[in-house]
Amino acid sequence: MSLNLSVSWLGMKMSSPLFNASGVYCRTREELEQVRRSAAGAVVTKSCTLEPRAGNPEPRYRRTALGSINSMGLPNEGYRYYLDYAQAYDDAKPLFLSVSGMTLDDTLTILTELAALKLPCLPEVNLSCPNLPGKPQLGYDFAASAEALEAISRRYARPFGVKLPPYFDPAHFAAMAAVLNAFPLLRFVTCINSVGNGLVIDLDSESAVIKPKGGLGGLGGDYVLPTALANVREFAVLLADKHVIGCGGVKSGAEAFMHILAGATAVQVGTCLHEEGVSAFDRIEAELAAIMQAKGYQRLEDFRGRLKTL
Ligand code: RRO
Repeated sequence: MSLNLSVSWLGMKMSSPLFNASGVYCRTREELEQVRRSAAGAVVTKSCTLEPRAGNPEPRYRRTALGSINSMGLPNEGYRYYLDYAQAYDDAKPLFLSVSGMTLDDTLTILTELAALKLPCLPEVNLSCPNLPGKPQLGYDFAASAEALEAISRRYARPFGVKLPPYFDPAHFAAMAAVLNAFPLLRFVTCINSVGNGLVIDLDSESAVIKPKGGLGGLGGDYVLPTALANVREFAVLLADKHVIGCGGVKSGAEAFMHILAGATAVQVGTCLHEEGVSAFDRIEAELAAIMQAKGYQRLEDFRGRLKTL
């Protein structure tokens, strides 16, 4: 039986549905090139700001038995570095530019330059960084999100996507979906960013395990899989003519399959990629293929969104 794991969406073709979650293997050119040369189906950059940022003090990432906690604080090389990378990029593998201006004006400046360069590179606007001291996540403020999307749609007359924080209540899924559905140029949403402001405590030392924000940080990995799946599922239903990219808790073919079953067009890998390196893409793709084969599915469309409920 011939298996086909390719994905065609928004005029792009990916040979695999898997790629990196923004923030992992994507801060430097060298890391981006590792993802580009791997089995990943696409590449996304680290969220960028106008100016380069060193980020929060270390330690700011810790692996745990159930995943990870991070409070990186948006370390990045500044948007011009990533635009330079995009200008030199010469690969059929789609490239996404994650954008996270410190202000809406900064985000608009970055998007305006991206539009002027006419690069074949889609922006994923980050509405959900949980780790900037004193700065709430935009995605939890529905009115501010609508204002930002209005300004972006006015200034950037091209398709774009957003990275959303996790939501935890049907009323919030519905409210955010109503905001998002008002913007036809918004073509995809990535669900989810890390579950913000968790606290991991080390029993022996009686201490937080990361330094910034008194130990608070975004959770990834096993902790977040059910939350990620719920967000993918709900937005796939509520945003009928947009794409949902799944992100959260993918460490094998099984979780990748679940994300696609919940409705994901493609699937990002974060914590697992950080721990395992880019060989994770080969492994997870092979595991996904084996699951499909065992179930008699030949293409991702055979099961995408076909979650059964009881
Ligand atoms: O850099 C970070 O601290 C960070 C960002 Br911008 C984000 O969107 N999500 C995350 O878990 N960490």
